[in-house]
Amino acid sequence: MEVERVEDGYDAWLRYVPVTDQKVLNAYQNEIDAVAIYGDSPTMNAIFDEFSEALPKLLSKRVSVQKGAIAKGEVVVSTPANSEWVSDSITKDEMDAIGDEGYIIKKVSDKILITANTDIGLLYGSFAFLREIQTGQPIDNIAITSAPKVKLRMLNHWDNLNRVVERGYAGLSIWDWGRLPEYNDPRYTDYARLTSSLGLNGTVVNNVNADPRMLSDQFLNKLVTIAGALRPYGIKVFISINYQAPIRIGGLKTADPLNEEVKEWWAKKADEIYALIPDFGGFLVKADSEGQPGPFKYGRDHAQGANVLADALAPHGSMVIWRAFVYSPEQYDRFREAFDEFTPLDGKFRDNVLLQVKNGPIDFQPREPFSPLFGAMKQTNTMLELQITQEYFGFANHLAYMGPLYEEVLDTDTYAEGEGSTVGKVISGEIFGYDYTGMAGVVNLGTDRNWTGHPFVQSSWYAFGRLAWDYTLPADEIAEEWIRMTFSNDQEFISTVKDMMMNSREAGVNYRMPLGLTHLYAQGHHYGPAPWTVNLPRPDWTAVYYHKADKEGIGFDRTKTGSNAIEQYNEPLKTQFSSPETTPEELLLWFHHLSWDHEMNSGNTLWEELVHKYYAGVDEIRTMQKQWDSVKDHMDERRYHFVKALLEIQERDAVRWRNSSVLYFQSFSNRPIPDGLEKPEHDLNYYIGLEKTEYIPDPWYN
Ligand code: BDP
Repeated sequence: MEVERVEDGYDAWLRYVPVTDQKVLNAYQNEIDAVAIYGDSPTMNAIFDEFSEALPKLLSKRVSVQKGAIAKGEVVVSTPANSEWVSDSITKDEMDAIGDEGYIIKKVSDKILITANTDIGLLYGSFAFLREIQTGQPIDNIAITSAPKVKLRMLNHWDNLNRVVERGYAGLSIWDWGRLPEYNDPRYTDYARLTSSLGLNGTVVNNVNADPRMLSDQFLNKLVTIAGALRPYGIKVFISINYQAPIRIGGLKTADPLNEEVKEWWAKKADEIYALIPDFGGFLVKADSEGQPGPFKYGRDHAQGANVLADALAPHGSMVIWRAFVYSPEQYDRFREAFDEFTPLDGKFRDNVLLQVKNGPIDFQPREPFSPLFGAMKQTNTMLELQITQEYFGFANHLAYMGPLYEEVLDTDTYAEGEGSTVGKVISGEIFGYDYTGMAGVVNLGTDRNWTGHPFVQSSWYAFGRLAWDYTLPADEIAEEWIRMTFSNDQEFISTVKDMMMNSREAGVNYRMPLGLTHLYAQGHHYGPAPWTVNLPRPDWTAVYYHKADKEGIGFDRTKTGSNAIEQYNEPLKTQFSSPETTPEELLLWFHHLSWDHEMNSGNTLWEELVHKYYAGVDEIRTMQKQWDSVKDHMDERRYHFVKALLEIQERDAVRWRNSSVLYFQSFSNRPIPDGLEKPEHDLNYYIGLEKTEYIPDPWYN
């Protein structure tokens, strides 16, 4: 008797369910009888395992997966070095074009060839081939050549050593430190499969707010097991370090980066790490930011701080990733901070330092203009940090596919070297010719059976990985791939769910902070609304600091009459953002303080437009609820009911965000809610009261 699949989300996009379209299936069945794998290494074994698992399930037939021996009807997986037939089937130019990690899939007479220069390239090619089958693509004339545009494609986990995950909403850390190094949890391998199937090649295992013990012998030994599990999948481990480690675990009196003993300590520590993990990736550092220690204490700057670590790692060929997420309480405008601190240091960092910059100047808000650092660091390798975990998007309760946000950032023009200098091109090194390039996604998955809590957060993990490989991929195509692999190849299901996903980020912007409003969250946990937040130890943690609403109007003036942060952008952006008329409306209140009666493109006043946006956000969630219900019959009950319930929560929260915000801003604008819109059920005080009693689904916060 066949046992029914339990769709608990564990397999994510590697479900390998049988192809159901009979025509498509017939074609695959004719084409594929066997897989011949050449070469012997842990990575080749991983390829062997993946095909052995996937193909019989997908094709509902026996497929012989073997090492060596080419016959008819086969898929051949090999580097040219390992098979004469392969090297005869491919030219040197073709191979040169794909580098170390790229792959080629093509038809050669009656066989399908998957080739690459390295075993890891073969693994990426194998996953890509399986993706074609999972998504129902024709393979009779298959011809795919692909290579990553960015070198370092990594996940950042904000996992503490006690396994509580900062901004993680899906259970405990997957790294089971208490049982490491002895127990090699099979979950590490499944994590590696999912991650590597997207082409990601690095992971930072611990929180940027780093515990110094991560560098202790005890934890480094634990890390050896994790590194071993991820290695066959081409994923290098990195760690976040605490800048005071020389004192905290090294027993030194100082952590001054220019002190000789400190330099030696880091160099020796690097040697120790490489003795244990020869392919260790490097360090990630959050320094002099939000209370984390750093070089400032010793009167040193970020470059001096980073370079001591870079020098320690250079002999091992690896790198330091230094975060640019800094802001001081004294600054008049937090927007300006990272740029003002880092641009004077351009050219002062070692070649093996990368500056990791969040997409926007503040902090992973639902919509931010891009960080002006992306157009400014000509001599410093600058990489992009995106957030996958939904810290500002309703945790694991709300559906918010991040593909459109990532795409928006990557496609934005910085004008660094004239028109067409998009953020994507900057971070791939095409504009300034960086030595190292990278993209990081803060993922914070956990021990929840489905890894990410909300099943759709998986789609942002997926999108991040695909875009880290190729930043030009369209977010809607990525969504479609993900839906096909994760749910179904049914056309109606795909178009409905793709529509939900593609609208979900904008809906989240609309019911929280439209028209360029930002940072209106309840302090600390960042779940519910609290635009009324005042009087915190730091002004830039309050909401009033960001929206600056008063009787006259609303918004943050960042033009010459205000903080002049717009001067950090290249022309023509500087000019464009300097006037409300030429500023895109979705960024309007980021740059301008405007009267409630300011006329918008639609003819509405600013007040009316703001209210309409808030209402649109709620309507969009209600539409998503209907859409989900309409495809009920195209999926399993389990996931249907789970997401249905989550959408109910989201609708409830969206209404609360809308009512809180509209009533609060109305207390300044003194203008009515336009006719025809449903009136908030309660008064403002009721919503303010909710903040004090709300239950926060965040184990790290409570
Ligand atoms: C903020 C988070 C905080 C992180 C910080 C960071 O609220 O938990 O530690 O970013 O990126 O978004 O360092």
